[in-house]
Amino acid sequence: MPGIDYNERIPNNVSLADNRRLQRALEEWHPKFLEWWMQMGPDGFQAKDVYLRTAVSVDAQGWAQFDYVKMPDYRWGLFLAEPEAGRTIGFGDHMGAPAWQDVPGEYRGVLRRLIVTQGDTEPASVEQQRHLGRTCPSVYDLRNLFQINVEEGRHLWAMVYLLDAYFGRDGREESEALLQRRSGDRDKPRILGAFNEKTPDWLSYLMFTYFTDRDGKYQLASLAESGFDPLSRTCRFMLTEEAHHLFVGETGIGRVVQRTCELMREGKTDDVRRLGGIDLETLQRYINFHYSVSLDLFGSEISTNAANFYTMGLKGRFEESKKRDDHRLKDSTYSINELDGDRISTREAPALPSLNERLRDDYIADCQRGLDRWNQVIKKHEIDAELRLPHRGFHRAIGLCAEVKVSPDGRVISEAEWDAKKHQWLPSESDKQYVQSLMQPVTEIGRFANWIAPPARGVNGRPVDFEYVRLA
Ligand code: BYC
Repeated sequence: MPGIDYNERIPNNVSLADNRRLQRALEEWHPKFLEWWMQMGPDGFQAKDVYLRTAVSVDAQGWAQFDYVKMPDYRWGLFLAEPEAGRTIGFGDHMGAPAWQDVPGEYRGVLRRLIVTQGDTEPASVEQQRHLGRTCPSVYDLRNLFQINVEEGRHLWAMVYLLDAYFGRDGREESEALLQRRSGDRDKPRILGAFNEKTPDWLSYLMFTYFTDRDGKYQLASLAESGFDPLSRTCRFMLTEEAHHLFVGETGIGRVVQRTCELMREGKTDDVRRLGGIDLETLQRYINFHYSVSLDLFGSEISTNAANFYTMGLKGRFEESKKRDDHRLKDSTYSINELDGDRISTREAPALPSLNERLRDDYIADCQRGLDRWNQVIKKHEIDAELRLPHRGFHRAIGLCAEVKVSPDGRVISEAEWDAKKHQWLPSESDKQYVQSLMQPVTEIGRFANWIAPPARGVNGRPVDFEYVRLA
């Protein structure tokens, strides 16, 4: 298994030194990336030593090495999963043909757009999270935030590599544009909705890493099936990094739930705000918000784009290669939602244009697993309450339900009922202010903010009270 060449200015396992043109393009982009990172990356901590992992090899056993690094010195690089000998295209019209090692000319525009959309989310999330360091609930959490930030930066490198290596001048222009759009900017926003929302506090951030990074997992897994082999290999390696981001979300919210339950038990009250905790109702409203904006990221229920991506062999289903069907889907159907007066019912639709909905279904089942675990924590504390995912039609801005108002239990309701109840269902200004009031930095080693429990264990076998960021 070839390791990664760290003697190069840009660490890589793609033999960059043999491709002078590409090397030059990336070396020209590098200072612009660093400029963006200094301007839009973590605010206030660029000169600190952070205990970070860096990829040293792409195999499963030991790709990561941990050490103190200043974030601007992080070795961002180009890492692709190992090629699979004799790989063929696994679905669509070209099924069975050898996987493409170069861009198929007729799909060039579509493929570039997919890569740009994926690439755009990565710097966007760094921008969204850039002020969080100043209000960290612990040094352990601060380190995890920065680990995620540098890896999102690396994911941007991963997409820029594809654009520069395979799309010539247009690709280089897109690489520049990825550094120019800004999350939430009116004039040059990021491409997808959820990446223009604010991440103003740590509860929002943990929700984002649980729900929105999980969209990343499903989209990357679908692109990992791609017949365009460099995209597939790039995404396969990105998925190994993504797992840590999801871990931060799942354990982070789990720790908040844990702390809330402890406070409920100790104070014999549901009103844990009096005790400086985050009540379960507020947690539910944050879940409702982040889940619904993340559902939008899968696109519409019926999408000719999705059908085309599949038929062209560019974007597959989640775990495509494990599925036992014809992998063409021209004659099959899939069950999707439809509006039926004030009810939402289901109907069978052609499978190909329903692929966004199918991926959303996989995602929803995965989201539910975390809720089940958090509900176990609540149950262990003998508290009679449950966190729930709202109905998939709730608070949607894309697709069938974008035009109507749907309650968390799945009823199509009037504007008047929505207006009367939306603050029971979505974070209100006063919820946001309360959560904001909790965001007091805790930087003493081994201490944690009152609203979140410590983690079960530290990073890379280190203790929880390890100096994960040298702040002094
Ligand atoms: N916001 O045909 P439709 C991650 C547009 S997250 C704004 O239903 P399609 C990460 C759509 O572009 C994963 N616009 O959509 C997580 C289309 O426009 P055109 C990111 C939207 O194309 C955390 C029109 O509406 N990766 O990695 O089937 C931290 C009609 O839509 C939205 C990807 O998304 C929206 N939410 O599906 C860091 C994978 N939804 O063509 C990173 C690549 C749709 O009419 N992208 N529109 O101009 C794709 O596969 C597809 O572009 C989408 C949309 C699934 C996003």
